[in-house]
Amino acid sequence: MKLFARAVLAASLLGVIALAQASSLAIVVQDGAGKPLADTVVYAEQDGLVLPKGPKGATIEQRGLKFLPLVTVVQSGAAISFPNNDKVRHHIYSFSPAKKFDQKLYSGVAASSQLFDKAGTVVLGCNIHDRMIAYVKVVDTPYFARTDSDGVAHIELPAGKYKLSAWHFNQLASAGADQQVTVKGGDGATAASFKLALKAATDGEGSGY
Ligand SMILES: [Cu+2]
Repeated sequence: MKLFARAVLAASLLGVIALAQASSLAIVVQDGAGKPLADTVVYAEQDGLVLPKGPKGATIEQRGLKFLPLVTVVQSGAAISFPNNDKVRHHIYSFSPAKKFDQKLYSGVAASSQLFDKAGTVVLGCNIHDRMIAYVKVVDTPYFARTDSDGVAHIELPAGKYKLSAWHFNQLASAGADQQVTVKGGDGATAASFKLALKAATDGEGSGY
């Protein structure tokens, strides 16, 4: 037990050191008109990056005949579970090449989660409720975030050179954006910004399909 406690202490000390060495990247994303763009996925990739094993999973619930959240980002290899918190049953599916699956009519917590092991964009739908839609961005890096309602996201990562990308489910195909950033070590965040042109608004939420 004593040895175990010491190991835990050593591990947490290492954690503190790792945190002290991490740098911060602050990203601001705007739409073509200069308005803050929420729900944009931003991620930093690096050549030769070794992906951590057993990445953190995610949960996309169904509530009020909607998927929550609308946008999820995970590292490749992550599992996502889909609890149904509605009284009605849902039948969710994806036809996206990065992850095809079909979870038959179910209610309550789904029997098994789904593994998202291939980088790409996955669009989720429900066979019963046509308006239900959600997006999963699977990325080959542990360094990612999603912008808040101010269009701002922060990524904690080691100092170095990265390719920084931004993706929004409603962006124009031609708006695909990435840039090289050099993240400085030490205090103070490195800043980056994106402007993404969006498709013309259709009938409100969740266009793109
Ligand atoms: Cu449904």
